[in-house]
Amino acid sequence: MSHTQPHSGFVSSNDIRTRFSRAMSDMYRKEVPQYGTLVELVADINAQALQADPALHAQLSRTGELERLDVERHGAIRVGTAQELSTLRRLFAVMGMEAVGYYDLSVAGVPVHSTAFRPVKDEDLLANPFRVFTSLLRLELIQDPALRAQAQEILARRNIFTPRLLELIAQAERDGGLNDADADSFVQEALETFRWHSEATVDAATYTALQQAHRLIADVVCFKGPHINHLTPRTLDIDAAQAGMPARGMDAKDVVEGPPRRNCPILLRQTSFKALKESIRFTDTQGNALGAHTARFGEIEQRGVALTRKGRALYDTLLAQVRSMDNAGSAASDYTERLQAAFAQFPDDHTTLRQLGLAFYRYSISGPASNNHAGADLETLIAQGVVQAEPITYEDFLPVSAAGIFQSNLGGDEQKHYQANAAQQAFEAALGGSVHDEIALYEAAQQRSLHKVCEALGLAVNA
Ligand code: OOG
Ligand code: NI
Repeated sequence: MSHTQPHSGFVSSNDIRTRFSRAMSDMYRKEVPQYGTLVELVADINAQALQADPALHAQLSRTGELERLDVERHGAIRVGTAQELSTLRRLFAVMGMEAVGYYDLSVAGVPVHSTAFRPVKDEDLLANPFRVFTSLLRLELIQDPALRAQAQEILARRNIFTPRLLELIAQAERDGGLNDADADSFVQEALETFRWHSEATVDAATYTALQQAHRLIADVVCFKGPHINHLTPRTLDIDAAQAGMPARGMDAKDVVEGPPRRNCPILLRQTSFKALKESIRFTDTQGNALGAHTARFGEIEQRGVALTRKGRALYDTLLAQVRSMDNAGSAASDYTERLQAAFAQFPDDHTTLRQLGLAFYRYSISGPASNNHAGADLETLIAQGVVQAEPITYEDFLPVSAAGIFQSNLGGDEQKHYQANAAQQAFEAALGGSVHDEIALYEAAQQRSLHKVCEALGLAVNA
């Protein structure tokens, strides 16, 4: 399949992805008007943040991220079968999106495991980093065998893709791309998979039984398709966004997930407004006696530098410390203070993060390069301003945060417990392919940039 370079007559996969993310955003704005309000809030805050922080403005414009900021979104869906997941893999491939990362959410009481479909190459991420967090229901975690069989049978009956979409996917795979008109049809047909349907495919009693097993199970099993459940714009100041939500009528979740506020943002911070209660019609609904379902919400994210395995291990340790304290959980009123205190151990300037090998950077030549750098070491060249190191943005998700987002949006507050059982191989078997190791991708991006710099300056590679 062609990625960046379209064959003559084909639209690039980047272009199809951009058309699709725009169409999804337009659709979701109509379906969930508060999403439109959220996008406006984020645009206002980003404008203020850029004005207040010229260094941030300069950094984003140097790295090319300023242009992608306004279109940057991620969404999420949940599917029920291996067949659905593997067809999604093929659908996303047409848009240049591949499965990155494996997230086991059963540890957090959510009976799914997940990946994120996203572009992986540097230039494709810059063109449009649209991502979709995609979860597969783990029916084996339903305890009652009869209910499990019933859920399986309901899922086996549905087809979440239009026949025309399946044809277009096969055509793109066969020919290596889609022309302009076919790309537009592809986007329109794909939207159908992600659209909200207020008619459930089951009667009220079945819905209730599945919901009692887990609210998420009802959400996945009882509808015609895997409705997009949120779309997330990227903010440059998530604390300002969180503070601004109530004034615009949004019921914000209590705490921001992820690391605390820092000078040098790391990984990902997220918050959401709680899911809306929407009317649904069961197969046995009479007249206006509608049911209600909570699934769809809005979320905001702030992205920071990607961490190395060492940095990530430190992050996980510090977060676990905070979360395992007495009266723990992120609901406690002093959570933010405890988080700040624990993360005092995480260096907070880019030079230290880089020199200790905690985070990833993209190297480039910034200053007047001459030929007489042979023999110089990289740190010296950075100190001299010949070489610069820009933080590589974290493009992925965090399992503990994702669980927090799920929980705050399922409605109800009972907490289920499952044995932690990561099952990446089973997930990949269902997907019909392997998932990329996200940290290896950042590592490779850093290496590529270092290689180029060393070559241009005549330094030994790996200086
Ligand atoms: C996905 C929740 C996780 C994120 O940004 O971490 C997520 C879902 O609710 O389906 O979207
Ligand atoms: Ni999300």
